[in-house]
Amino acid sequence: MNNFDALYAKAKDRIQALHELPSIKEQPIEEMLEKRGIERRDFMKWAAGITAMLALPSQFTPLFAEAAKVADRLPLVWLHMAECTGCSESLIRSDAPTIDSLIFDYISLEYHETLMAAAGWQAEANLEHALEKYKGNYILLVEGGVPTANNGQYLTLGAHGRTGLDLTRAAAKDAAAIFSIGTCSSFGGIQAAAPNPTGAKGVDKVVSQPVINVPGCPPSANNIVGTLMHFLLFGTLPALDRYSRPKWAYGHRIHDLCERRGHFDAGEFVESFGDDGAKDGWCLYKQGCKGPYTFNNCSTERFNQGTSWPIQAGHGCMGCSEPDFWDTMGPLEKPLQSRLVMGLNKSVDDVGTILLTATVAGIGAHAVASIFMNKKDEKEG
Ligand code: FSX
Ligand code: SF4
Ligand code: F3S
Repeated sequence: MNNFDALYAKAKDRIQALHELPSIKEQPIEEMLEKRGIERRDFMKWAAGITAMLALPSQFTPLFAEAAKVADRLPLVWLHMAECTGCSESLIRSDAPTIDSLIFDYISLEYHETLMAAAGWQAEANLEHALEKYKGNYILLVEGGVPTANNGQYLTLGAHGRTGLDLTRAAAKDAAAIFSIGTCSSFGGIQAAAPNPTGAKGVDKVVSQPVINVPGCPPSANNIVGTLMHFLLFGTLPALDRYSRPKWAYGHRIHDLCERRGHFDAGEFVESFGDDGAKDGWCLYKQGCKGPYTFNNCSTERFNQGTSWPIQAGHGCMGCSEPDFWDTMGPLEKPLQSRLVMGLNKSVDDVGTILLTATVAGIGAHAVASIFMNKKDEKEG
């Protein structure tokens, strides 16, 4: 039995166990999708997409389709801390319902402040009820940084004015798994930028339980749903990198899979926004692209139902899935002057010259690529 066979058997058992739990939604997901005009073929295509994204062999596709059908057995509590709600928007805001948003709809969303109808006392009661009823079984998703200064008094919620800090800790206590959705809950985000007056922190800094980080400001819908589907199907945590990010999503540099990479290797850079290089899709490094320092799968997964992503739209990556990027990656449209590039012992302004010289000398793209790979190994090691 190889590793995948064992994993497959485990996933089958997990689906069976979920099937036996009471169904929370009255309508099966197939009916719900059909009603919204989504055909079975599209649903299976979605399941194949999730399988590929999680780097699993195609034999897992029917299992993800099965897992989606029992997604309503997964009680979910989504807390909002200090943030802009862009993470929720990334998932639910589209001109037509996507399969991702419908699956999310189908999951038993027990508490989500911006989506639920309840308000005030009733909202608080709903949260308490969900934490009690699904004790030990619910998934906690947190969006937003947790203000900790002044005993957390910079963020209070609800009629009782409980602090976000207190709520996060209370909800984390009996969660089956905790996911930090977005850079704010993963690493503190914009409110944690210097001088961080509210003492905002990532969730993993305020709770003692393990937390999976799904950063990005915002993260793509695919990374949010993929993380949920992984947990749904396997009931375990995925392989994580040093910042507790799932490796399937954050295992590669933006730069490694960027569609403009050929231009970087050829030393073809946009010198100013709107110039001929910009029109021809040249590399945005000199316009401040932080793709070489950023780990995420934006180039392959994209946003808005796979339509585009920042670099395709013509702006450099700002490093939004990295810790403290507001402080360490700025200015956004300028290269990192102070950081030596690619271990070449040169500042970024020299990079075009270096690459051209390297090409002339016959070193070529492979050498440059391997310099990046070595840096990645150092980071992961
Ligand atoms: Fe906003 Fe989410 Fe950025 Fe933060 O996304 S898109 S500020 S990561 O917590 O709402
Ligand atoms: Fe793409 Fe940015 Fe790398 Fe250029 S520097 S190849 S735009 S990731
Ligand atoms: Fe963020 Fe860069 Fe992707 S800015 S959305 S990690 S391209």
